[in-house]
Amino acid sequence: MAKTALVTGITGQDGAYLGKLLLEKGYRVVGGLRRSSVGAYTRLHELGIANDIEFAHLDLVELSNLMRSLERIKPDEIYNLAAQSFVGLSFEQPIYTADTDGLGVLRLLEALRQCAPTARFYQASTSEMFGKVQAVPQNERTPFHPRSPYGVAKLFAHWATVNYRESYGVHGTSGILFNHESPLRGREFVTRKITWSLAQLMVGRLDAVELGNLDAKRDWGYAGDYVAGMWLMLQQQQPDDYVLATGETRTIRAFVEAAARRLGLDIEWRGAGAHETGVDRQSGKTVVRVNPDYYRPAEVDLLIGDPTKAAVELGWKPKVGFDELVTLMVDADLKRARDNTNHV
Ligand code: G4F
Repeated sequence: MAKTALVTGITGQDGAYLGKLLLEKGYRVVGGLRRSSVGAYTRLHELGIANDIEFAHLDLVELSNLMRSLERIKPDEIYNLAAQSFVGLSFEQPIYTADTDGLGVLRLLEALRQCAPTARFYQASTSEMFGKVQAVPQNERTPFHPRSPYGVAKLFAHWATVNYRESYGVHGTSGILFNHESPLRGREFVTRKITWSLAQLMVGRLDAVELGNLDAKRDWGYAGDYVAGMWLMLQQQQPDDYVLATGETRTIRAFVEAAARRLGLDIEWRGAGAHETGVDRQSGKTVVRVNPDYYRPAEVDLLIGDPTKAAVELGWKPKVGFDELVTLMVDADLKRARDNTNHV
């Protein structure tokens, strides 16, 4: 009989890619979504899977809803991808973020313990938990020091998953994923903001891109590779924690340069700090400006992951490299810009 997977956050980037992967593997996929989920089905339509998923109204703030849902769905595997996932917004909405990303996970674990105790559980943990990094590169043994309400909430959820594993024998696994991007990434995140905006600029619909801290460094991989890692984690006999990362890090500035290059622009940086601009050498046009409104009260300066454990124990390796990722994203956004489609 086909296995049933419940994917919370099915409408997000990772939910869409994971849903597709699980359908290809023959799973019955139940996608949990909030009534107010942003852009509800657009990503699922992009991947052509919207009609193959069963939807369940699910909200991590409502324990009774979670319990009834698990009793009804009877999942073999639960992938908890639902979250307020934008770090910037978590400074504006810290309590909501803690409720969904922290306590929400505890509610789901409680519901699982009582209503689906044999289901395997994947928690979407994050490299944001490393925050002010205590070691370079970061792996499963690196101490945490979160720098945002989002990171703090995710750390609570991470330890709740570990605790339910140790206390109640729940098959709970925590995937500590470094940044992973794609053409389906939300436009509020920096990579997609860059590719979307530069593409709009190319067709004359935008003047310049406004960004915050250009010096932060991130370890960026491709979301499609990372959801494959999530599935591998839940196929292990024993639950555990795993880092997924590429092992390479680049500045935001480097991402801008690479995306611009793909579009035939050659960026020269002028000025410094809040007055820095990115100018196209050929046209002399300013295409990037710094806007301090996008600075965060506390920043995560450097992330670079060590995915050795995932490579050795899961046989996981990222397939899409940085240049290919940038190309995928830029080309998709240039096509959208030319077609004037704003779906994702
Ligand atoms: O793209 P970001 O918003 O992603 P961030 O904060 O690293 O978080 C993402 O990755 C985490 C994994 O480590 C996930 F857990 C989380 O859910 C999310 O997917 O920002 C990346 C960097 C930051 O340092 C930010 O300050 O880009 C810098 N940045 C500079 N200008 C900007 C901007 N970020 C955004 N969103 N918008 C800007 O204009």
